[in-house]
Amino acid sequence: MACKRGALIVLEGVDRAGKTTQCKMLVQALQQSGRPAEAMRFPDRTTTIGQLISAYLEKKSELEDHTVHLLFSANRWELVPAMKRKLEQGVTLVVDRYAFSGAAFTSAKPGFSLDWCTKPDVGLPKPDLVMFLQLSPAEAALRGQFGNERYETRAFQNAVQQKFELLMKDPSVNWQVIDASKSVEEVHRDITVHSLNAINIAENIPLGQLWK
Ligand code: Z5A
Repeated sequence: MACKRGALIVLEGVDRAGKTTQCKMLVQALQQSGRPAEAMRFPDRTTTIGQLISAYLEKKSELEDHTVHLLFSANRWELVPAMKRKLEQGVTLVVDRYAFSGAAFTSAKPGFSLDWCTKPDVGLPKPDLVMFLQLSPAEAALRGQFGNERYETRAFQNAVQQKFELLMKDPSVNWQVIDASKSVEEVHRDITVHSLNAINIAENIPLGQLWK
C-alpha cells in the first residue's frame, strides 16, 4: 500500500511574529514524535531566482514591482516538484511564508489589487493548514526594531496586515489565527495541536490546488 501523504503546513504573519522560531520548533517536535517533517521557507534565497529576490530585499538592486511579484511566485513554482515528492513520501512540510505573503505584500503597494496578486499562485499545492501568527504593532515593537530590509517599516507592515485580514476571509483556505503574543512555549503548544489535527486529516485526502 502506498504511504500516507504528509501535510502542507504554512505559517504566516507580520514581521517579528515568531514564524521562523515556531517553524523550527514544530519540525523538531514532529520529528521527535516519529513523524517525518522538514522545514521550508519562502523566499528560498538559495536558488538563482531566490538570489535576485534576496538582492532586492536587501536593497542591493531595484526591480519593477510586477516583476518582483512574479519572481516571488516563480520561486514557489520552482520548488513545487520537490514539495510534491516529499509530501507523497509522507513528509510533512512546515513552510515559513507562502503565496499569502506574496499577495499581501504586493497588494499593499499602490496600484495593485489583491485579485491580480493572487493569480500567479493559482494552482500551487494547497496548504492543509495556514496559521496566521497574530501580533499587534505594539507587541512587535517589544521584540526589537525593524530590520533594514525592504518592507520593514511600520506603515507598510500595517497595510500588509490589512491585506492578510482580507485573505483570511477566504473560506476555501483552512486558516487558524494564533495569538502570537503568548510565550514561545504556549504558541508552540497551540501550533502543535492544530498541526497534528491537520496531519491526521491530510493522510486521508488528496493534496488540493490553491485558489482553484
Ligand atoms: N515577501 C514578499 O514580499 N512576497 C512573497 O511572496 C514572500 C515574502 C514569500 C522575507 O522576509 C520578506 O519577503 C518579508 C515578506 C516578503 N518581508 N518583510 N517584512 P524573511 O522571510 O526573510 O523574514 P521575515 O519573515 O520578515 O522574518 P520576521 O518576520 O522578521 O521574523 P519571524 O520569522 O516572524 O520571527 P522570528 O525570527 O521567529 O522572531 C523574531 C524575534 O522575536 C526573535 O528575536 C525571537 O526570539 C522573538 N520571538 C519569537 N517568538 C516570541 C514570543 N512568543 N515571545 C517573545 N519573543 C519572541
